[in-house]
Amino acid sequence: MNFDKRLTELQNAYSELINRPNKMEDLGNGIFSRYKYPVLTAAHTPIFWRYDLNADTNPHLMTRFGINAVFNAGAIKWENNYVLVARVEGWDRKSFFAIAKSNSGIDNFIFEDYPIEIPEIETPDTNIYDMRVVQHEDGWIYGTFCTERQDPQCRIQNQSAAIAQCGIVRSRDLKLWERLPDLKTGSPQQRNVVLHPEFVNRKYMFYTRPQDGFIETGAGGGIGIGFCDSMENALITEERVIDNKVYHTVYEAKNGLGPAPLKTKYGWLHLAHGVRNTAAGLRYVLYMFMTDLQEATKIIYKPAGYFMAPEGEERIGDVPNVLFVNGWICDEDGKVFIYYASSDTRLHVATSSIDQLIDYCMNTAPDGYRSSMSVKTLTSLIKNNKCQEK
Ligand code: M1P
Repeated sequence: MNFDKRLTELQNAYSELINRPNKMEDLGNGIFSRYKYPVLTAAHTPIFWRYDLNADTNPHLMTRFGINAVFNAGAIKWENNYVLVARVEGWDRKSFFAIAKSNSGIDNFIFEDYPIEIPEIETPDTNIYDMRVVQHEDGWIYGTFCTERQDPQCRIQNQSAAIAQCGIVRSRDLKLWERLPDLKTGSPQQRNVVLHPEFVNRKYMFYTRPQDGFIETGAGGGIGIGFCDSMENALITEERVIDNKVYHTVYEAKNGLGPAPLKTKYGWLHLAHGVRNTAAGLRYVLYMFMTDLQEATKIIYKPAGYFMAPEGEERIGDVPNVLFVNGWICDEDGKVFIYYASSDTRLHVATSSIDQLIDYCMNTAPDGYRSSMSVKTLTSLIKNNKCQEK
């Protein structure tokens, strides 16, 4: 095919994709509303990232830098834009971060021309991913992300053995990012580390996910908390798990906090992922809980089961049956944009409101941990509804 013709076709397809209006689902579950189209996919990355656009050096107009997936994005409202710090993964399996902005929050996300340059530290990261973006009350915007390096102990026997830890960057403008030393904790592995947006007793508070192995939690696991005095040398000497793995729940195998919590008058709203094992492999779903305003480490409400689970196309992708979230945005009017990824492949949006999410957390029965308790909850709901019929 002629170079110019192919280029025009690529440009038309890209333009159609990024200008396509999104549509809210019709009925939904009353808790949140999904949108029909993913907000970011590999095809949303600019054409000039993927192709050498010079006909002399790329006469077939072939892909020169393949993008495999765009998913797990941090999110922040900045200068009236909905800003996503997306995990972009190349054909080479390496992930990096890139900013995409929209003024609706539900569609027309456009990537900035260049990916974010995260400075390396003494021991370079092999792979970086899943940034949580937090506007902290100290005035900085922090990004906490997973930095993965090969496990030096297993270099010979096992090329998959890795160590995950928490990298930290900060910025004033989302353009220039300063790298700080990695978070230090007593845990051999850390992923899903989130910074609480406010000081707690004049300290920085982190949500952690201590783990023994790269994939398996071992004796570790659960959502932990830890405090530190400074972000320039973040050191947690004591980690305490506040939300454990529990037998026969959706977070039986492991869990991890999603984005930083949202403050409401009734408590902090949290969105997290829970993992269980099945015959078909791990299944990742999202769940919610609320913590106390005065005692930020105390869980006060936790609805049973999942808040959101993979549906339809969401089940399909590089790592099937996975929903993962690390970004949400709350508007001043209480509208909440939840940016969730499916099967480590693409990013979606669902909308809700602070009122709906509070109602969901406060008025959905907690897990009774046994079938008979679930039947009791259901029976009481049915009886109440039957009474109203009379
Ligand atoms: O593949 C599913 C997810 O697996 C990891 O999450 P967790 O640490 O809880 O197992 C992360 O690597 C995440 O990026 C990925 O989406």
